[in-house]
Amino acid sequence: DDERGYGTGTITKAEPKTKKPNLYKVLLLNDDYTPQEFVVWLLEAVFNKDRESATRIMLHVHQTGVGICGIYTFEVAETKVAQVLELARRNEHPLQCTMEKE
Ligand code: NFA
Repeated sequence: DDERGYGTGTITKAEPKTKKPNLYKVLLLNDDYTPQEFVVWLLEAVFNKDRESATRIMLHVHQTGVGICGIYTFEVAETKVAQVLELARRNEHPLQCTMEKE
């Protein structure tokens, strides 16, 4: 324990500081043009999914319009969104990706 405020003899307990970071969902949006196989490849490359998980997420987005690729701290989520948009742009696919605070 730390002792502070020598004048009063106040003793304050040293609490462990475990601030939880804000978390962000990275969302993938469906479109009519991006090939399914490209989306599966991207989920493996950017979000470290195995082929089974990547396929499940891709089909969920395809069937419902939107799906969660992963949940990350702000800077990691921002980086993954940028990677998706850059890979889509480079391959001339209209795939869209965004992040949303949990
Ligand atoms: N809907 C796209 C197709 O049928 C596949 C797709 C899935 C696109 C998930 C974007 C996201 N080719």
